[in-house]
Amino acid sequence: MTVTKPDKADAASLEAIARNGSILRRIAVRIPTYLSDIRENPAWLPMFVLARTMPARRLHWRGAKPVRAKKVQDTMFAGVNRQDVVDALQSDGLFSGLVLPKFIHEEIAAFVRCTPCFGNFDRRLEFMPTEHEQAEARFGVPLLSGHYFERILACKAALAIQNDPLLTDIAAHYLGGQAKLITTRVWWSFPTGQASDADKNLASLGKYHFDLDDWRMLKFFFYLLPVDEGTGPHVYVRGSHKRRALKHQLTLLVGHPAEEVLDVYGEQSPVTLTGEAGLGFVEDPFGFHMGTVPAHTPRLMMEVGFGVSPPSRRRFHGEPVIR
Ligand SMILES: O=C(O)CCC(=O)C(=O)O
Repeated sequence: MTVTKPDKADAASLEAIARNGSILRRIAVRIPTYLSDIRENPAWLPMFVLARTMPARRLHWRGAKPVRAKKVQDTMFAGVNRQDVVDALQSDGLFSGLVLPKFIHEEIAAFVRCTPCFGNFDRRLEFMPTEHEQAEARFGVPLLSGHYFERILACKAALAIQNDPLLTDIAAHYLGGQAKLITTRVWWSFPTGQASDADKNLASLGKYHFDLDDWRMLKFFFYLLPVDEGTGPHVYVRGSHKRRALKHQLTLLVGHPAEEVLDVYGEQSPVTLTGEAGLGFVEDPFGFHMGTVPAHTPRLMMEVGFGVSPPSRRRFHGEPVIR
């Protein structure tokens, strides 16, 4: 029997088949979550279809209710000027420079170290974060993330961030008077061998994407341990929240490769956020952003999100539907 080597054209079509297969797997992994979103709130579907297009978004932003400026008291972020944050959000989609008091991020880090988390968003994969390697061996799968879901509400320091009046005030001045709390979550991203594309996609890691959980959104992120280049820093594409190439308005894909995004929004536009434990930043998540897979150190992150529609109970803690 003679075995013929595939020529260049065959190799290209095999590559295209593999790429399409991976794209389909990436779409398929989110479908159960989307179906559940529609069942829970039928208004989610028109939002999901239309909120990616600039004309529909502009129309929706017109409905933002003006809010009266008032003095914010009892915030843990003393010295941060709300208007500076809102101005940066409007121009860049990102403001970095919120700093958590030491006792707050230390209390959350201590709480999560002795609380079991759920691997890859799956409640069947429960493990102690300090035993990540053993858990991978026990379950026989790479564990890319560990989420706390509602368990984080038992941590007083996390609740103090969630309820901080400055965050609510910034959200109201950026999103309008309809702003409401829609997410609170804390999770680990772990360095791991061979995470699948589907797991990376669910964990929003490694590919630029924009969020479509609501018409208008704002996400505050806090690093609860130091984050350097090897700890899976968050990356945000400055300015991409207010302009959008047509192909990115009509796309069904959640994740987009870096070259494709930076070709449109500029090589200089991504900001990689590294910093000490306690660093906080806030972004308009309609702008392209991503987490990166940690190379050597686990990352511990908190998110407090605001939107303008009633929050979904499941999404409040960032939980997708896993099959
Ligand atoms: O883990 C990260 O840094 C990314 C999180 C993210 O993309 C999101 O919450 O939409």
